[in-house]
Amino acid sequence: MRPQDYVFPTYREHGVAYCRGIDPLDLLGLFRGVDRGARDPAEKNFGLYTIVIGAQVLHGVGYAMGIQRDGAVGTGDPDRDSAVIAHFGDGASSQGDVNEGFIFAASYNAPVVFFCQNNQWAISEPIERQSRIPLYQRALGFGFPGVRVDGNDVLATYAVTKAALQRARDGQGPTLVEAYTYRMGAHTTTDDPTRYRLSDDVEHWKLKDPIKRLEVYLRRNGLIDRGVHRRPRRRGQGARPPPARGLQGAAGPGADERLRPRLHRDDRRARRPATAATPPTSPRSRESTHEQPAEDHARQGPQHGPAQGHGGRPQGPDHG
Ligand SMILES: Cc1ncc(C[n+]2csc(CCOP(=O)(O)OP(=O)(O)O)c2C)c(N)n1
Ligand SMILES: [Mg+2]
Repeated sequence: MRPQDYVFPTYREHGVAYCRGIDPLDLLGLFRGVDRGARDPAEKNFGLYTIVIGAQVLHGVGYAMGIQRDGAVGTGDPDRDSAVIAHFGDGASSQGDVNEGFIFAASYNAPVVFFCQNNQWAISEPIERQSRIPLYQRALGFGFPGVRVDGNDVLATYAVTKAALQRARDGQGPTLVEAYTYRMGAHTTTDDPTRYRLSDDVEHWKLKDPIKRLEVYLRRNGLIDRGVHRRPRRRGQGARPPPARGLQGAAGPGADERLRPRLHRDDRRARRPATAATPPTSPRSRESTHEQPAEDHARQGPQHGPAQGHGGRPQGPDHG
């Protein structure tokens, strides 16, 4: 990406944030509930993490239409031509906001890349229930190209995204990139994926670990050796304390007073040795987990939707 490009992330773009020079503490503050996103998005052209599924796609398309009107597209000047990238998940692709964004972008040939991280799950909802066709094929119906890339292949994902961004900067309009991957962990600390998916699938995807694959590629091609791989990590560890430590006890200026007692209680718990920690068992104890804000599908109502998905997977009891 170029400095003048603009990112509209959902809540999983930590790698993109890192590449844009965002301080990890700025991101963790939001997850910890000690600030509500007080960072200035214009400093690094990186929008605020958006928990409202798909909303940032509309913001991204609006911004893209704006820079188009500013004449910052298709001039041939690499320092002026700009593009927008809007990130979202497979589940978000079912949202009205995302589909409205697609239509506006197509109608106005907006300089935007739609980057869908298809990790095959929207909490407990499998992709098979969200779409009858591969997601990238939906782009055709809106009138712009769609491409599926192996999302666990770092270099392929980079190449495809780079080309789509250049296409946008050149004034050739939107592209949908579907990065096909898998959500290895639980959706949140309140989620238990063993209730709705097979451990076999998880084991299968473990073998496709993107970091391991890149490491093997670099080593096979003589681009790194074991020592080179470890050195930056050691340097990084010495540079400053791990980010989470800096947040313990922090109550940012914007923090809601009602949250503070809970945060401090949680901090005391976090400082206890790991062996003393007990997993949350009741809805009350769940309240004190803060890994991801605003999400608690465990509180949701009865099952809805077709009883049997066509993908042959076990169906979960709750659907976010
Ligand atoms: C508008 C809206 N509806 C519902 C939710 C609850 N919710 C949070 S995450 C999520 C699933 C999102 O799935 P996906 O888009 O695939 O993203 P992933 O977490 O898998 O990356 C849902 C339904 C929400 N945050 N916003
Ligand atoms: Mg998903």
